[in-house]
Amino acid sequence: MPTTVNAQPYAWPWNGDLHPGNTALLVIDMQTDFCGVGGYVDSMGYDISLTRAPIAPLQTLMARLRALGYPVMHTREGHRPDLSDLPANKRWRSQQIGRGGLGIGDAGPCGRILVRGEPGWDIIPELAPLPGEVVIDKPGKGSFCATDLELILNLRGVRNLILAGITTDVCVHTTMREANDRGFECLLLSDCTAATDVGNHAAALKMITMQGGVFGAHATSGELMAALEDQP
Ligand code: C5J
Repeated sequence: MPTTVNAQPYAWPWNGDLHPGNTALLVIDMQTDFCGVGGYVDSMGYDISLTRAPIAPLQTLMARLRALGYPVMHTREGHRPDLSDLPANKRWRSQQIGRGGLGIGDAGPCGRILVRGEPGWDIIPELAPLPGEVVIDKPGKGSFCATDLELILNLRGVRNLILAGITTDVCVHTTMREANDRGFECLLLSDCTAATDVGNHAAALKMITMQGGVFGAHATSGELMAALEDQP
C-alpha cells in the first residue's frame, strides 16, 4: 500500500514509495556556529532563538526515524584550517557584518569561525550524530558541492530525501535545489528548519509550493510521523 505524507503542495512522495530502504533524513548544519551562543550567527547579531527552534522537534523526529530504521545523515559547513577551500569573496562578505569585522576563518568566542575541528564548527551535542551515521563536511552552502553525498545516497539506494536543519533559505534550500536537480524526491520539514529571518523562512516554504512543487514539497515533522505510524 502506498505511503504518503500530508504535504504541500502534494501528497509526498509523488509515487507513494516511502520506506527505510529508499528514504533518508538529512540534518543540515546544526552546528554551534549557526545556533549556539558565541557562534557565527550570534556574532553577526542575528537572533539564535530562531535557529535553535528546530532542536526540540528534531530530537523527537530523529529518535523516531532511527527507531523505524530510517538512515539519519548530517552535514557540517566548514573550511580547512589553511582556508584553501574558502573563496576570498565568501570570506570578505562574512567580514562585512560580523562584530568587530570578524568573519569566516577568524578567531571568535567559539574558536575560528566555520573552520573544521574548532568548537563552534561541531554539531551541537543535543543533535550529535550516532556512531556510524554519515556526516558530510561541505565547504559551501549546498551539500552536494565538493562532497561525496550523491555517491553515498546512490550506493544506499536513497531516492527520497527529507531535509531538516538550518538555515531554511540558505543551506537547506540550496541543498534541496541541488537534490531536486539530481532526481531526488525532496521533503522539507517546516518545523525542523529555521532561518535567521522569519520572513525568509516563510518565503522559502512558499517557493517550494510553486509550479506544482518546483523543488518537492514541505510538511511538518508531525505530518511525516503520522504517515509513518500509519504504515503497515
Ligand atoms: C549560512 C547555512 N546561512 N547553514 N549557512 O551561511 O545556512
